[in-house]
Amino acid sequence: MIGISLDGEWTLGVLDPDAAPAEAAALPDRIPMTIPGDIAGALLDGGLIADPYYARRELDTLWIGRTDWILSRSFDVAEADLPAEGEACDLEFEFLDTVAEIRLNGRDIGRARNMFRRHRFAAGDALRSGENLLEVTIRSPEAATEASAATLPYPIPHTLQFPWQWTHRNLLRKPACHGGWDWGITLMTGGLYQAPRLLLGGSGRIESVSTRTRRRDDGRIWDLTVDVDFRSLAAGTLTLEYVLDGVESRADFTVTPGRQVLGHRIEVDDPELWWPAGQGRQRLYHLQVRTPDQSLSKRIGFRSVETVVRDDAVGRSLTFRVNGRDIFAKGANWIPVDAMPSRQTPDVYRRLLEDAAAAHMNMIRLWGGGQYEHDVFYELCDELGLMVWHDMMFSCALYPTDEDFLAEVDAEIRFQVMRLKDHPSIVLWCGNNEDLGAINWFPESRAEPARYLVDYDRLNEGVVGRAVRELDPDRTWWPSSPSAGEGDYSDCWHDDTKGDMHYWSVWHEGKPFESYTDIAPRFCSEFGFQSFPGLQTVAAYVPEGERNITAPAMRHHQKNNAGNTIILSTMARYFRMPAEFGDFLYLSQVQQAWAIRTAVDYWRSRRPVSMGALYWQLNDLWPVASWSSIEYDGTWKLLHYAAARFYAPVALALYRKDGVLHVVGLNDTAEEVRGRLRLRLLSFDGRELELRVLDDLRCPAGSAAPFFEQPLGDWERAGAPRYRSDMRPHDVDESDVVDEGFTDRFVAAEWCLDDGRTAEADLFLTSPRDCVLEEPNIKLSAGAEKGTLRLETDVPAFWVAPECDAAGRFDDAGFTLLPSSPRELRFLPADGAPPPADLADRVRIRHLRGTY
Ligand code: BMA
Repeated sequence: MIGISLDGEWTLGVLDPDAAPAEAAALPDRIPMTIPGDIAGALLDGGLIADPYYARRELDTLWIGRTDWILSRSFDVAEADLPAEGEACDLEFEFLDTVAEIRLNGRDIGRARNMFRRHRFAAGDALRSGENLLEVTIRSPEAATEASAATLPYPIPHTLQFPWQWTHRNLLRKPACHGGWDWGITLMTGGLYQAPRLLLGGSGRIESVSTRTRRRDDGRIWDLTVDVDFRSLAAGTLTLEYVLDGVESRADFTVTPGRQVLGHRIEVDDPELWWPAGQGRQRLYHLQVRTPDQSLSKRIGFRSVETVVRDDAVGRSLTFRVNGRDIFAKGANWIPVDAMPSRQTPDVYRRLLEDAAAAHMNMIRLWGGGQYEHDVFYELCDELGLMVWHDMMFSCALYPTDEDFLAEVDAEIRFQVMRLKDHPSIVLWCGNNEDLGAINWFPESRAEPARYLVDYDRLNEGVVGRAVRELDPDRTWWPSSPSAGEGDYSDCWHDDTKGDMHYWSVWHEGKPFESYTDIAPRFCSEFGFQSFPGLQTVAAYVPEGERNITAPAMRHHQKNNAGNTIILSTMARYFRMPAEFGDFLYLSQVQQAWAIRTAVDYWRSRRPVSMGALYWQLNDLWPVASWSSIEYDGTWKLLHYAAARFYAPVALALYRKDGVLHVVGLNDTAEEVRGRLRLRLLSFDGRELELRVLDDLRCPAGSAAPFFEQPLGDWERAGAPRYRSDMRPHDVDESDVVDEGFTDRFVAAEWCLDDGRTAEADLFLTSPRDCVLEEPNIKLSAGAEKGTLRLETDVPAFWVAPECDAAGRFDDAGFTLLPSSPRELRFLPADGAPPPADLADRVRIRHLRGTY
């Protein structure tokens, strides 16, 4: 078989300028377009639209989604390569976005309306030797869904709460977030995000290769079964060769015309296991399957994964058990990496996933409003030990259940499960994001819940779940997020006793940060708090005259209607108000990190009741105010630095609850750790008011160990107006009551492990806005090595964040700097460039202040 990639230079044009929006009609006839690529990307590259990510330019590109486009290219096929009589000839498309007609040399060879499927169109009759012309018409997705909506027998609602959006997005199998989200631009682009391939000749095709690994009872030998789905054009004998890490085997099969699954078993003696990050190595084995004229390769891992969903004293657990070890899942939610698919390059995936691993994450939730990802995503997750919670692409909506739609979904799920199931990183298939709960969101479905619940079940259990169970019986099918597993249809948003929970009461409902410690979710798969990007990112999209939170460009880059108000009111609730724009952005990141740290510290300390925390969200797909911990351009927000601390395998959690200070040791590793705890009560001017030393504290493997508890009243400032221990700060929020006993002091803890490692943490005992912070004098100097910076302070400094105008970042930020412990930071230049020579002169430090 010959495979010809049709990547490279194509031509983009408007299908019918007379019927197109005025902006489209004015475009040149032939616009160069690189495939893989997208229409908006091509227009931008050609200077035909302004950057939609800048200021409010999004609004100038909304017509793209209302236009019909035509993409074309010619290619040559040599006479000798034309398929012989009886041989196959297919044109294969993946990531074809979305409503398309495909013509080869003027003949229609196929149609598509689902970006999430693979399409293979028979092209033999249309192909000729010499020059061939391939044309792909991409129809306006908005027009397509308006037409579908007009034929619906009853309304099928979806979330419509974003400032600009694509209505009826739920009627088409295209990434829902292309049409806007509460962190996303509406950029209704289309295109070919993977190059089409022409597959010529051969007596058949491998449709898929699927493996299964099973450990035998003796524990040493694993059986690897390899099932090859083969489409044969003729009857005969077929020899398949298998190469597993250099070890060859072969098997002969009798094949008949049509599709058949050819199974083969390979015995593997004591393979090295694949482990999630932080638990062991990620050994991957290379498997190749060959027919006489085709070969297919993949990397597989040997590991067992069990989702422990058991009724227990609390409710119902959700714990991932890998190779017999219970793993606390730590991570974040993933959205597509760029709203312009042509910018979804392997480098971006690598950077983001390496950054996730660097923050000690071991799980990523691939969220259902985006896309089944490119191969590179799963390959990197396999390599980095990032377990994947995989939603199917349904989110925040109800969906149609007519025959055509269900058939599309069935083909999609079958394709995706077979495509992805051999990745050891994927640990669970989840039906959708929030669709069960969504039945309660819309007036139509509230009025007639039975109809919509039947539809929900028809799609989710009847098609999606059914295909998953059939094709991948070794993985858990989780019907929805949030849910409590199979057969549960209750409200899991607000229930911390069972299944996975989306806890949004702090952000969306305005509860105080402390309320994170009121619950112990079995597994929190979403919780988040927004912040603004840093000054450099904001400066790239906001014109100079608009660098103010309430200016139009800033408001435009906030897609959650109440977002800026929540950020502001939270600041008023906990902090002193900054005066300058840069401090405002900085403080928004402090409060975001503060919120999420509060949640994770407490939930990790509740292990094994709580066994997972995935915050919303890891990344951004354009520059915007959002819940992300990494900005669009890759800059780490303070949350990401904080995550590297609060997700560390060995860490200390400090929290106050019901008037008591708790210190808990956290150990996610497979070995017990021991060490000495130094707990200090310090005044904000750096004096030690109390010291407790606890020796030989042990924290067994995979556990949380309570180290210390102390009624806070004992550590109050003598003579301060008494804090009423029955009244927690949030109960008196916005009142004049100040928790006077703690406004001059905080707790700093240090756990020095016997193996030389240290875990540190500190805690304010009352709201930072009430604290009397001393203004530190932070001295900067060049560190011992090139590219390092030394920081010293005279009084404690909090959330210390160095900013440098050179491209790159420091290896830490958002830390506490104590007078007794100077810090040395390393500058990590972008793209491996040398660090600037004059580092100390180019850095500005921000930190928490009493006045700004
Ligand atoms: C969740 C997600 C997203 C959304 C986020 C923030 O519920 O599933 O739909 O972006 O909340 O509101």
